[in-house]
Amino acid sequence: STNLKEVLSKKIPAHNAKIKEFRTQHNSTIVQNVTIDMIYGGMRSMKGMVTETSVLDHEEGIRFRGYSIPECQKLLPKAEGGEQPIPEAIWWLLCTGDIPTKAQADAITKDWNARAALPAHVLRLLDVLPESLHPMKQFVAAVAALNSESKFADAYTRGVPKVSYWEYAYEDSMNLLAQLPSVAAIIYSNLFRNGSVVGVVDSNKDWSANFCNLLGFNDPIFSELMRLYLVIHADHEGGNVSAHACHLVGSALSDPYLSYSAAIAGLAGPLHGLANQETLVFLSKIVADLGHGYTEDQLGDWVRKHLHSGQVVPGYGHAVLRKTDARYECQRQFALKHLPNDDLFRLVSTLYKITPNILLEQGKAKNPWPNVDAHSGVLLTHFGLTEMNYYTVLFGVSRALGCLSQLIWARGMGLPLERPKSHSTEGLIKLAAAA
Ligand code: FAM
Repeated sequence: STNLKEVLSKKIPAHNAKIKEFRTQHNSTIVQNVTIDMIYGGMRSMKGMVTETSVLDHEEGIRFRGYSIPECQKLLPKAEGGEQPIPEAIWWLLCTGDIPTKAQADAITKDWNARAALPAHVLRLLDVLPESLHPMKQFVAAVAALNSESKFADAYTRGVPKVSYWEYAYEDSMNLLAQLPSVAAIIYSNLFRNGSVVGVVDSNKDWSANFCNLLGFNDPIFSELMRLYLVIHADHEGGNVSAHACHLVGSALSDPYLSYSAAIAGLAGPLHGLANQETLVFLSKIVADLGHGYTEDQLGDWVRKHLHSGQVVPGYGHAVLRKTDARYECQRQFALKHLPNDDLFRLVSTLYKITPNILLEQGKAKNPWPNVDAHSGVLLTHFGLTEMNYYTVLFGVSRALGCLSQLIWARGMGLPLERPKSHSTEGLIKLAAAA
């Protein structure tokens, strides 16, 4: 079938039957001991959530429903004449676990194009927000305001049975994904193009090509970059701040708009999604100080000085990964193919050579290797999207694919209100003494 909802309506009960059997056998099986270090350490490596859409291996990087990024690039349907998978295809994969056919991915394109219109109050809201309000905060506000359209909230108020919650989460998610490019493009236009260039959604174009056109970019290679960008940022298992925030808020049966707006609020933090903006600021500072005629030694000294001033090297390190991020690597491949002589790309490549050793020398970061954010800004800048404080909005458009597919499953699986137990330090001291 090319009807995603129909496919899910068969997959969800089958998966629930599997979970029921598993839990009957293993509900009391112990999988981990919790230490005091984990409790104070931001719950790093503490097993505490179930997320079906993707899993992160600390060496190999992300796998979307079991498929690595190179496998997705090979197997998922592409746009006409393109080499990168279309995000519609990763949406299908994240939702179902299956590699879609071209017809299935195209059905998503068609569905999203038909759902893209924004309600008038959101357009008005975006028009009155001040230029001084960062694009991510505008994005949070607009997504929360779209909640007036929520089918989930409406269905809950009507008292529909719990087993059908996922169907309303699905409708809201599909509508929100369809609307996100327009919301993001209006923010871009209002802040950087005097409100002038938001085009209309063309029913013959895919989600990414439409998004580029709405932003005012017509280069087909930029559309390819956008497809790559939107696919690789889609999901990074469940514990990262944005995915976890969406899951947590959704567990209170807040609707997908509110849940996703919480996710973007988390993504706006400098230790999370804002790092792709921060990376470009960092690169720009290097260029301002050293130009493009630096030696590796000069660059190394610059990075050391930056670290000694107490700042982090944005785009390096990760809470889970312990190798170069697969999302960095595929962006590097894209750059080697399309912009091998770009000065900023050369700077990013030279930093890749020297920064891991400098971070190791400093001896603090557990992972000295680059993450996704070390590369993305350079690619966007090359194609003329130079407004770095907008970059995280693109991340936010993409991350919706992961957060919302998982949200549909969370409601389909009937996952309960998330409510971990917290303790005061006094309480932990007592617990530790008794252990
Ligand atoms: N530069 C300098 N110091 C770093 C560092 C970096 N890139 N990465 C880690 N450290 C420091 C870190 O600040 C901490 O120092 P303190 O003990 O003084 O607090 C120490 O090394 C141990 O940190 P960790 O255990 O290795 O990392 P965490 O799991 O606590 O944090 C990150 C992970 C990503 C927040 C951290 O590596 C960082 O701040 N990186 C720079 C910002 C960044 O690139 N964020 C984007 C992450 C990304 F993939 C995403 O979410 N989009």
